[in-house]
Amino acid sequence: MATERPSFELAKGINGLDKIILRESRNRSAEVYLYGGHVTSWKNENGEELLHLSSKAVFKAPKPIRGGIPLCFPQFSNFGTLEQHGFARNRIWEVDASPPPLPTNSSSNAYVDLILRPSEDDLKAWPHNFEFRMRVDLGSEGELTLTSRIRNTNSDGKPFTFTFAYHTYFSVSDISEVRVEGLETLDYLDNLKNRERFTEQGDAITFESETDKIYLSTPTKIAILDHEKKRTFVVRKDGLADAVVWNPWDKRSKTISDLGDEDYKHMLCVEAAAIERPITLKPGEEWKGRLELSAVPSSYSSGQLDPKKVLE
Ligand code: TA6
Repeated sequence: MATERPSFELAKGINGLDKIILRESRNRSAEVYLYGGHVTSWKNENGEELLHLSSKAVFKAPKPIRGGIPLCFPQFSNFGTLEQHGFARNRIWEVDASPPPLPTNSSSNAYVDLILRPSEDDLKAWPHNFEFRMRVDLGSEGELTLTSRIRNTNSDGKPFTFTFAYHTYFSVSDISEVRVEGLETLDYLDNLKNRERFTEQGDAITFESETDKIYLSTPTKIAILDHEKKRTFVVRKDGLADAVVWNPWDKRSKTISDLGDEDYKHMLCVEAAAIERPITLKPGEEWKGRLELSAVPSSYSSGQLDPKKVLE
């Protein structure tokens, strides 16, 4: 249980934007920009970067930073009337000096609490008062945990409804040698086929073309295996029923101005999300959505991941 005060550094990042640096033992670190409340870096004990940041990322409002972990709120994609993925990812967040206690089993003090409240302009676009608190925690084993708490602070008695995603860009050696375990046999909405509903047939998900699928009612744990690195990312999520899997591949990449043409080969988005069943909060109610990321050595037996071994 982290009791002492959080330990983090405030620094200047790209284009002079304020960022928070979290450091753990050895070379482990994480960075989060106040612009967007945006985690842009997560490094392991060897100082290796585990998240993908676009080679052409623009660190300048109003463009959201391409890569890392963009926050999609108050809407995912165009499941609403706002800009794609909502406005939380291109607003300036603040360090929350007095957050309500957050019971966690993290033994690390490498964490920071951030907060976003709507501006007058935001209220014109989305007429709801809210407090969006997020804790970014770098655990003693190097795991990265993002805990979002969104509270309806409307004084007019009105509820509000939102969709949400942690739009995580994982760094992978070679997308053609990556497999995702934990989503097989589930239903998904295929964004490339007018969001028609299908059922996943494969025994694991592999990639050989543009992929943009919203898997529904997914398990708490999902594994992403990087064959070349013999590394498995484990995604653990609470309060987030769905998972989006996205790789733009070559053609779509060329239409994205802040994504390098070859970046798709070394990235995969697996996004813990709440989409199919939007979340409704009455005034005073709070929603919590937690994402824990870890990177473990993959265990292969005859080329297969032993899901029980990694996902236990
Ligand atoms: O999460 C997948 C997705 O909705 C894709 O359809 C693609 O639009 C991607 O997000 C990136 O969106 P962005 O607004 O960050 O360019």
